[in-house]
Parts: sequence; C-alpha cells; structure tokens
Amino acid sequence: MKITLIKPNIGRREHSMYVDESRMEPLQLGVLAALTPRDIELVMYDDRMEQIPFDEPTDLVGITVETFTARRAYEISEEYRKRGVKVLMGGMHVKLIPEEVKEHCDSIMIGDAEDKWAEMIEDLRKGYLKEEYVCNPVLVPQDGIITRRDIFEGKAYLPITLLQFSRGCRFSCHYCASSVYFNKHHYCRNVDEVIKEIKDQKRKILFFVDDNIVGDKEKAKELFRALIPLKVKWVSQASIDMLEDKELMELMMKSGCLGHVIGFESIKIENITLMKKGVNKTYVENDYREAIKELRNWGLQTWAAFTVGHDNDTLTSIKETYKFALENKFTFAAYNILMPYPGTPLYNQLKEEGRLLYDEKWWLHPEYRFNYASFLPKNMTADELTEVSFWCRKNYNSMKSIIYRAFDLKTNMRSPYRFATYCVYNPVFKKEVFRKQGMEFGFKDVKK
Ligand code: B12
Ligand code: SF4
Repeated sequence: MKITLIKPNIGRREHSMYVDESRMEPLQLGVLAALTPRDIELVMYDDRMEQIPFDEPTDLVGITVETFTARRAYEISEEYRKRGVKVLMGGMHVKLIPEEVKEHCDSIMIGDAEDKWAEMIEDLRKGYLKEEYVCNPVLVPQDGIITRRDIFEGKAYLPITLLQFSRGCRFSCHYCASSVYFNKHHYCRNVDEVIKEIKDQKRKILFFVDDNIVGDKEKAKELFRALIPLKVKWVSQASIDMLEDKELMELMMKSGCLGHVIGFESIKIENITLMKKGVNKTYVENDYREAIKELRNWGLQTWAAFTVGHDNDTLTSIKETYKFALENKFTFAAYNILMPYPGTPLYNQLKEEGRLLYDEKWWLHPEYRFNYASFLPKNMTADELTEVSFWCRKNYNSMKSIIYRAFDLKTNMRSPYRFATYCVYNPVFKKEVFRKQGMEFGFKDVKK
C-alpha cells in the first residue's frame, strides 16, 4: 500500500511558475509520515518547487490545506480523482470551512491528525474511507511521535529545522485562524520528546513554529533549561508579555534564542482594542517604547508583525507604522493586510456588515491576487489598502532600509553570526516581496 503526501503551492505568477524562495520543510507532512505504519510506502511532493507526478500509482493522496493554498489544493485533488485515486484533505482550512473542502475530495480530517490517523489507515486497509474524521483536541501534541525528516531529503529546503514545542494560543484576537482552530487553548509537548527530536536531527538552527512559545511560561522555562546544554540557536513566535518574566527571559537567551516573530499589529490603541488583542494593551499605551528597549537590551532580533486595514487605520496611520518600524530597526517587519479567514470573528463581522469582496470567498475567486485587500476598509478604498501595504513592504525591504537597519550593535551587529543571519535573510525576503505581490491563486481556473 502507498500513500502520497502533498504540500500545495499558493499559485503562479503571471506567465511563469512561482518558486517559493523561503520554502521550509512542511512539518505537518513529517508528522503524518511519522504516524504512518512503516509497512506502508510513503512519498511526499512539494508543489512549491517540484512537479507532481500525477500518473505515479498510489492508493491515497493526503493534501494539507491552508486558506491561501485551497484553490491549488482543489486543482491537485481534481487531477488525482480524474485518475481514480482517493484524496484526503486536512489542515487549517479544513477545520475552518469543512463544508467547502468536502466538495473537492473524498474524505476530510478535521483537526490534529494524531487522534484519527490510525483509524483512517485501518479503514484504508479495508478498502474504504469515511467521508469525515473529526479529531478530538490532542492534549499532548505528538505524544510519542518524532517527526520523520527523511521525506524532506534532497528537496533543497532552507537549512533550518522546523519543530514544535506547543500548539495554539490562549488569546482570542478577532482575526486569528489559529485561535479558532485551537478554540483558544494552548497545548505543550513533552519536553523530553522535544529534546530527543532535536538530538535525532543534525542541524543546530531551529524554528519552533509554535503560535506562542511562551503561552505557558513555566513549561517554556522547562524547555529552555533543557535546551541550554544542546547549544542550539533558535527562533520562534512569542507574545510580548514574555518581558514580564525576567527568569523566563534569562533562560530564553541562555538557551540560544535569536529572536521571535512578535505581533505588534498596530501602534494605535483603538485598533488593539478592536482586534481584542488584550495582551498588547499595556505595551501600546506608551508606543511600545519600553518593550522595544527591553527586547534590544536582551539582544533579540525581532520580526515585528503588523496588520493593516483595521477600522481605525488611515493611509497616514499606516505610513506612520512603517516609520515606527524603521526607526526601531526591527530585523524584519511584516505588513500583512488584515485577512478575513473563514470561521473567524472578523470574517463573520465583515460578512454581517456586507463588507466582504470577491463573493465572500477571496481564496477561491479567479480575480483575487496575493496580498490584495479582500474587504472594504473604513477609511480608504480596498485598492488604496493594497497599495499602501505594498508600499510599506517595498520600502522596508529596500536596500537603503536594509543598510540603515543593519547598524544596531545590540541586535543585528551583536555578533558575526547575528550579522550574517541579517545579511542572508533580508535579501531573501526582499525578493519575495516582489515575487509574491499580485500572484494568482492556483495554476489554472477552478470551478467554485
Ligand atoms: C510555520 C508557519 C509558516 C512558515 C511556513 C513553513 C513551511 N513549512 O513552509 C512560514 C513562516 C514561511 C509561513 C508563511 C505563511 N503563513 Co504560516 N504559519 C505557520 C504556522 C505558525 C505553523 C504551521 C505548522 O507547521 N504547524 C505544525 C503542524 C504539525 O501543524 P498543522 O499544520 O496544524 O498540522 C496538523 C493538523 O492541521 C493536521 N493536518 C495538517 N495537514 C494535514 C493533511 C492531512 C491529509 C491530514 C489528514 C491532516 C492534516 O494534522 C497535523 C498534525 O497534527 C501556522 C500557525 C498554525 N498554528 O498552524 C501559520 C499559518 C498556517 N500561516 C498562515 C499564513 C497566513 C501564512 C502566509 C500566507 C503569511 C503571509 N501573508 O505571507 C505565508 C504563506 C504560507 C504559504 N502557504 O506559502 C496562517 C494561515 C491561515 C489560514 N487560514 O490558512 C496560519 C494559520 C497563521 C495564523 N495564525 O493565521 N507560515
Ligand atoms: S496572540 Fe497571535 S496566535 Fe494568539 S490569538 Fe492573537 S494572533 Fe492568534
């Protein structure tokens, strides 16, 4: 018996294929591979940089689906189903909008696969699949499961190992798909297993793809203590309230942390209130000044994440956000347009207010393009929002800005290693800004 796992691309650029420059190993497929009994043959194809051999015989195709890749996932599924191969879909988008996904495959798995993968395999061996596998929340993620990384070999991924210590987040920002997926819960893995997983692979640079690695500060301390002897370097995503716990910060730095993606989201308190990001409230009140000073003093290289297009945003306030990030010389900054993901409170609110564009399903609409606004903002047109967010990204990643931001002895120039990281990754992201902007979803027109 053979299973084929697939990571779909987002889409294509006009007149050419799009190859993701910053492509990383698809961790979820490594977890699914590890859950699969060894007597089953398993292959993985990553649509972001290789052709999918649709004619290669297989008994089941498993596709991981995010909202951005849904259109392409449906195309891939159609190709296999034309050839009589059964397709199973799982991942974030499947949990957010199962009724849509069902239309495009033979079976769906809702939630974390650890709970129902074995049952699905047994069904497959008997020659059938249920239409739906609904997984219970996995209280200890990857319990006894060490990601299989042999499936990533030879595929030219960035030399950084992805893994997780925890899943989910307790906060409930109104636009956040993860908050809906995990129903505002945060689950930690067994520290011993995380350490074993790190020792089992060769790299010294790690990316913990947790939604919030400090979601449980005491458990995070346990992890950081155990990381110290391994002498690894790592990055992750964290909420800004980590700064309240000095012991946590000390252990974090000792364990080799280089920096985090931190959701600053907005420099306007009115927006922070609207998006229900209570964790940022006390920090935004003094323009994040104290927090940024502390982050620099700890020596963290910060990837500041902003969302633009909130109801209190204007073109001027968004440009001020750009200036704010530049002045603070963040190592990286993202200016993501606020995206209404299906199933989120933001999506439901905009739908009620009649503000959703693209027939309320931007991710499937043939005219929607990557990084376009998909709703009517309050204080500007959708096109203006698209343009101003691109303007921020373009300017923040310009050569002049990269050079200006490099000169920070506490962060980007703290050590030759830090400086090298800065110099390698900034040009990669600069290139991605232009390559991805306005990209079409999917490789061809798909029917809704
Ligand atoms: C790591 C990560 C990235 C990495 C990608 C790494 C890589 N491999 O290429 C980077 C930083 C590059 C990235 C980029 C982007 N990301 Co991202 N990313 C994540 C993050 C933090 C973790 C994903 C992960 O690896 N999880 C670990 C695995 C083990 O968990 P999992 O995927 O949930 O899989 C489990 C289940 O879902 C299920 N499952 C998953 N797939 C399948 C398939 C089958 C067949 C079955 C049965 C089950 C199943 O079982 C798995 C095991 O339990 C998530 C947040 C999140 N919590 O998901 C955001 C997230 C997926 N990203 C998101 C976004 C928006 C983006 C960007 C579009 C951002 C941007 N504007 O540029 C880009 C582009 C993404 C793309 N497709 O190209 C959103 C997607 C929202 C949505 N509704 O789809 C998320 C959810 C963040 C959020 N809070 O909103 N991202
Ligand atoms: S803090 Fe981050 S992960 Fe948590 S709910 Fe808000 S946006 Fe989502």
